[in-house]
Amino acid sequence: MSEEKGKQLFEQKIENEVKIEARDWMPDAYRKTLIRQISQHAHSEIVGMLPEGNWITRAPNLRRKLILVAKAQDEAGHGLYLYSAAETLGITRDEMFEQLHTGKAKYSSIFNYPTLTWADIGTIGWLVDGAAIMNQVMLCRTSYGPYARAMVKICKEESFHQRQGYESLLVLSKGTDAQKAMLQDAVDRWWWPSIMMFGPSDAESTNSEKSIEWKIKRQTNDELRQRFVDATVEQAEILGVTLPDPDLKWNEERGHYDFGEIDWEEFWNVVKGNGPCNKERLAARNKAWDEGAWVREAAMAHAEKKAKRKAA
Ligand code: BYC
Repeated sequence: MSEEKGKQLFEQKIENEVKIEARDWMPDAYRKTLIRQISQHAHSEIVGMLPEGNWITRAPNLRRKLILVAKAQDEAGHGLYLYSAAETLGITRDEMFEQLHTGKAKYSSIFNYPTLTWADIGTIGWLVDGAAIMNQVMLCRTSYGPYARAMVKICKEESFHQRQGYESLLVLSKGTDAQKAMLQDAVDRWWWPSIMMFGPSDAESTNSEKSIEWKIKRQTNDELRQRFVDATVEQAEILGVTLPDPDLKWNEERGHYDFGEIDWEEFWNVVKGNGPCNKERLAARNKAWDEGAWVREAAMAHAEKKAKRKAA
């Protein structure tokens, strides 16, 4: 097919809400931005297991431990579907891991903050998974077929993650004064990083315009952030916690909550590798990669042996 015809078909499909598939012609920049976004998303899922894994051995009871193990396993699964979706665009998994392990690849800023108490685990479910769902529901309708299909299952699981977190915080909110204080402290520390997850403001978002034109993203960073804030305020009231923003108030005219200025310097600092846990997270991923070398070698040796036996 000529490039001209391919381009025309691509544009028609985007216009008519027909998914773009792996073998279809697509503009180079579309392919590149999808590889960028999907691989960053995959890395976020895998690195996102680290702050939670920290609490598996310290969960307060068997039920909480089972839930947390299941959640972390879901995240490993999400990472794997997403790496597979990115591979359909012509990058290898080894290349993506190399980018992550050398610090070249981005992953969500949120996972560079520490999990100091048990209340952090519930708060991650409520706020971090809550923000993730707000952003990811639109991705179930993203224009690239393999990404959109992966997102359907991911969103169902994220919804369980959000609910288990909120439920565990509801228990703390009815507990002792010390438990209530632990809950409030966790919310105070996670609120701002959670609303930073949506990315820079629309004016600073370099990729949004093209991604929206191509229907990769369906809503802008600021639109999603506002929806998240609007949905979360009432949930905070039910928990009996305050959100650490003196400027947060209902704006009758806009029909939305106003909120304070985000500390963008902190955001970019974390994105550039200088957050509280960036170095620790990369070190943990590199260690896991190095220690898993024998597993990869054994799997390759087994596959070769099987292939030889089949050929004989
Ligand atoms: N952190 O032009 P923009 C989860 C970067 S995991 C770091 O607006 P875009 C979970 C951005 O990459 C949730 N970097 O970008 C797992 C870009 O840099 P490059 C993760 C950020 O792509 C375990 C630059 O800033 N979710 O749910 O249009 C446990 C300019 O930004 C961040 C996803 O990955 C950030 N927060 O929009 C619990 C969803 N924000 O690449 C939960 C998929 C922005 O040009 N991704 N940057 O060098 C997306 O929807 C979009 O990529 C974003 C950013 C909305 C995040």
